[in-house]
Amino acid sequence: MKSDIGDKKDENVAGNGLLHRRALLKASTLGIAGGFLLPAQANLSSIPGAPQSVYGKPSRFTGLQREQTAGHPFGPEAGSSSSPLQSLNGTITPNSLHFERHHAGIPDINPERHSLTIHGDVNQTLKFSYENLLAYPMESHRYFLECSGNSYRNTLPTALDLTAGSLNGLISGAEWTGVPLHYLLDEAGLGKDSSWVIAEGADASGHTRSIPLQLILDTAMVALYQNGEPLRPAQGYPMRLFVPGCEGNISVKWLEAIKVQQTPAYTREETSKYTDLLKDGTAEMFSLGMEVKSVITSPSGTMKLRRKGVYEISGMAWSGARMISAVEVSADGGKTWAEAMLQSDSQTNALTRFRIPWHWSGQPSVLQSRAIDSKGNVQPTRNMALERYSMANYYHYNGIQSWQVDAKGIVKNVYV
Ligand SMILES: Nc1nc2c(c(=O)[nH]1)N[C@H]1C(S)=C(S)[C@@H](COP(=O)(O)O)O[C@H]1N2
Ligand SMILES: [Mo]
Repeated sequence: MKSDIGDKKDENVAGNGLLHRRALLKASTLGIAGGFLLPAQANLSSIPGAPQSVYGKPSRFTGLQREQTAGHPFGPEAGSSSSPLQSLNGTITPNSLHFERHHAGIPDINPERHSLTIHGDVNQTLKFSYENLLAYPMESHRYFLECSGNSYRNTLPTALDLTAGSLNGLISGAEWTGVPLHYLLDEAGLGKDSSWVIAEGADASGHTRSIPLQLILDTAMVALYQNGEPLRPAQGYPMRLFVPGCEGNISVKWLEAIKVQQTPAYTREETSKYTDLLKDGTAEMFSLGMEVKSVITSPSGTMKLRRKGVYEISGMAWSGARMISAVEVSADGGKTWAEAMLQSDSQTNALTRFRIPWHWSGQPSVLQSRAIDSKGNVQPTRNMALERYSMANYYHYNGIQSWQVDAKGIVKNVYV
């Protein structure tokens, strides 16, 4: 008897060649040329290789690098660099390629001269050295971090012909390890009416954010390790606040103070910035949660399909404070959809990888992905995502990314 999946293996499940997510693909259907010639290379099996190293780095053949956001008006220290999503796979971003966003450059902090002070509406002010913190019980979690300005380029009137990373790469995923902040706040003793904390970094930017106390007690940690090693300076070494599922800017890097208060501080960062201007002229403050979103990373912008045949469409999906329950993929610009396979165990506030096979027979196509989260939120189209906000708004764009594949196989960012 043929299996259910076997029966479906060659079936198109949606327009323009999408195949069942668990189609069993034979080499003969992939359209990959069987034999090919490689350029000549020395016979490596007879030459001793390089010696061991104290700190590893990727092969020089990978070409991996962050994409720099060019021309920030305040100079390079106030810039950002994005993860090259199109060159990565799985759900963990290597530390060297984690996206970066700094308002005043990366401070060079000696952990022996750094401390974290908890003060304000508490029974006792406490000061923690790096060494003190290392002695506390820790937790490890796989979390995404996304800048609220991620994908802002897709809010611009003209679609830019850029890579998935350049357009959407102010997001990364890592395993973060640190001390749950409630341990430290409990130790300081919270005042009975306290309901906000103000987090402050040690860098030159004066980056200070107010965060609801309950959110902090429920989810936040003082992160000390990133993918198993101490934080990188760019990510906040020696310690950063990490508030999962929320806009990146409240995860204050180089954390040096937490002040407990009864009200928000309405700092410059949360009034001049990180406030969302809506279409009706009102503004939304403390819109901290990140919405349901996904992006196809392969095939994606500026790539070229060099053969006809079966490709694996793959990408990442995420949603703040929720899990990803499904990702649907379309190859015909959203007319028909098929369900992709979720390939990592879906976890709250973590990246989820999705995959689906696609038969490209040379037909012009528009590839899209649409994520659905555990609260039933569905990722909106670009038009729907822009609907709520003023044209001047820059933050929290989560519209569907469309990649056009033309008859020559060239992949390009488009608006549909
Ligand atoms: N102290 C401090 N914390 C900061 C910032 C900063 O400039 N200074 N940038 C914020 C912004 S806008 C984002 S998106 C994240 C970026 O974190 P990453 O560079 O580790 O990716 O850090 C946040 N925390
Ligand atoms: Mo950000």
